[in-house]
Amino acid sequence: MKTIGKSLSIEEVEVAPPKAREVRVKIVATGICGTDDHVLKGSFPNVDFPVIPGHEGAGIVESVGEGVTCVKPGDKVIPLCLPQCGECSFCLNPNTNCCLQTHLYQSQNLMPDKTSRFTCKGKQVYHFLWISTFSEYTVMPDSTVVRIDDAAPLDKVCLFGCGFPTGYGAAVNTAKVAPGSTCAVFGLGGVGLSVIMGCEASGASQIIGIDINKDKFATAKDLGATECINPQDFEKPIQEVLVEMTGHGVDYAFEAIGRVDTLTAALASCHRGSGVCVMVGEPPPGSQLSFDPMMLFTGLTLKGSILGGWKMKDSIPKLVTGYLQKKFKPDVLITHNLPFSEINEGFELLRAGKSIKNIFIDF
Ligand code: COD
Ligand code: ZN
Ligand code: ZN
Repeated sequence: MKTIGKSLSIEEVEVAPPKAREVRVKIVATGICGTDDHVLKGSFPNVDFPVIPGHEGAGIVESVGEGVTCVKPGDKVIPLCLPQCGECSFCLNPNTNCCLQTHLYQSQNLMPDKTSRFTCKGKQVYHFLWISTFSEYTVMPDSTVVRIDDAAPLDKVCLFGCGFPTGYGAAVNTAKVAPGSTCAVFGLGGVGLSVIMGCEASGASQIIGIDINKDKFATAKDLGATECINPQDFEKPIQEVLVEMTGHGVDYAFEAIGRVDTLTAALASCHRGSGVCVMVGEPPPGSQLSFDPMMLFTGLTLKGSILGGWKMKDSIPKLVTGYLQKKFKPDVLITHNLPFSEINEGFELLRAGKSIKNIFIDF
């Protein structure tokens, strides 16, 4: 549980039974995503405190409320940080994965009936993105949970709750990386490394990883990066280095850090006539992006990608099945397996750049 200005504290929380169209899940494993750290630092918009964060989990359905047909007790599931209600105009639009129930359009800090299922010492605790996976039990609407293959190892496939599909989908869905192309990936955390996996799977011939932490380079190269560079090693701006390395700039640039300066650099490192820059990280609230609009005039495209463009309910079970068929290797991202009691140590490891993905079990 998180109270503003404090680190996470582990508390006894009462988790009420699911109401109609809700599901109570026993979380078996959860990862930390960079966004959870944004929540702890108070830089993720519209979060109410005290809150139970966490949005990269996997578990087993414990009970369901009236009218739930998509899952039943005992099913292995992944909570979805982007709902898919299946009914709104955005869900019915094949060109967006952003259901109108997401936090970008309405608060997900309470259940849809505007009450919480969490109580601690008699006080209400808020939900996060409706799924709050840093909890042994958690309740979510049925639009934010999906059944996965019974054979799926939950301590691995929890990564399909956010980090892996976010990065991989940015390459294969949003950018649609073409075989033989050149790619630059800014930020080599769990998300950026998953972008590299997507570029590699798409047949890119040159994949350049960019990070200020050289310790990330070995994993990036194992996953398909052809070169890795640290902007601090150059006197000139990194976009100029990338343009020189590729002739006229990269075909695809991905920003997976969540900063405006690196987004501007990613945009400027693209091929002016046909490059595609994909914003994967979320810059701080209130940020403004400033660039010469003539950059777009000759064909450069700037796009955003949330959760890799996947409609989560439709896609996550298929991705998990693909994982069981050894089509993806997100396990490479797991650097630490820790008991849930060490969740604060996990955040310290992430902030110090010493871990990529920390997975927590043993609630
Ligand atoms: N230049 C180069 N690299 C940098 C810089 C910099 N100025 N600053 C930091 N980095 C590197 C770090 O060394 C680190 O390796 C990497 O960037 C960031 O990695 P992590 O491990 O901290 O974070 P991820 O990969 O788990 O997540 C990154 C996101 C940016 C995607 C995430 O934090 C984010 O912005 N999320 C919001 C977007 C969103 O909603 N995504 C989907 C749901 S979470
Ligand atoms: Zn995330
Ligand atoms: Zn919807």
